[in-house]
This record gives sequence, structure tokens and C-alpha cells, in this order.
Amino acid sequence: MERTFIAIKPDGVQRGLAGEIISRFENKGFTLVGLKLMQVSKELAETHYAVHKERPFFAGLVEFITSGPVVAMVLEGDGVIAAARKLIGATNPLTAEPGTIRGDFGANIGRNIIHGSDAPETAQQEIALWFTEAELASWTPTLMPWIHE
Ligand code: DAT
Ligand code: MG
Repeated sequence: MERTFIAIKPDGVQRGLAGEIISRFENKGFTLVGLKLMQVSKELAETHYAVHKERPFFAGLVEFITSGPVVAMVLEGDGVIAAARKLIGATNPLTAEPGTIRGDFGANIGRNIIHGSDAPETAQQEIALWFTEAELASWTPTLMPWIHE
């Protein structure tokens, strides 16, 4: 079963949106297998966003991600990586479709509320970067036969 890494960024946590956002993934039928609130170190932020290190917004991005607690999670489900990106919406909340998390709650690209892995390789890397094996639970919700054939 596919897994993806999701992080509610400091703006989402500060604005009290964590519960609403987690609910959207639960309501969709994906399974939480990891969940924690944490203060992100500069080192973790820089590693997570290493692909963007030459971009002009990199320093501000690292500063933002380390500016307050983040809710990190791992979600499981068939096709969860692409589906979570779709629920999250476009990178810029101003152009993200209404009904998506960024489209409903964001108004600025530098405060876009949430991160989601963009592909199977990055999902695997990010899960390993943010969570230990012991922090992940393998379980099957009893409702699963009503969510998935
Ligand atoms: P995404 O988070 O949708 O995968 P990304 O990987 O292109 O987007 O960029 C990572 C984060 O960097 C993004 O969530 C917000 C920030 N960012 C991207 N482009 C930006 C820009 N032009 N100005 C400011 N911040 C930007
Ligand atoms: Mg990205």
C-alpha cells in the first residue's frame, strides 16, 4: 500500500487548521500511520527542501518552516501520493482551486499551509527523513471494507 508524507506548516498550525486538515484526509478514506507535532530544526528544514537550495526563496522558506511547530504525518492508501497533492491544491494558494486545502485557506505562496510529497521516490525519502520506523504504525481500520473493495 502506498504511503506519503504530509506536513502542516507553521501557518496552518498557528491558525488552528490542523484538525480540519487532518479530517480532510481521514474523510477521504486515507489511513494515518504516523502523526506528530514537532519543532523543525534548521538542518531538517534544509535537508527537506534541499532541491530548492539555489532558489531565491530558500532562506525565507527555511526560516518559515522553523518558525513554529509543524504537524508531520504519514498517510497510507492506494494512490495516496497523487490524491493528497490534489486535495492540497496548487503551490500558489491564489491559483489553487476552491475545495482544495490551499485554495480554501491560503492567500500567499510563502504561506501555503501544507506540504505533500510529489512522487513515490520523494515520499519514501521524506518519510525516512521525518519519521523513525518505530513512529509508524501498520494497521488496518475496521471500516476499510466500506472504503476500499
Ligand atoms: P510544493 O510545496 O507545491 O511542492 P515546491 O516544491 O515548488 O511546491 O516549493 C516548495 C515550497 O517553496 C512551496 O510550498 C512554497 C515555497 N515556494 C515555492 N515557490 C515559491 C516562490 N516563487 N516564492 C516563495 N515561496 C515559494
Ligand atoms: Mg515540492
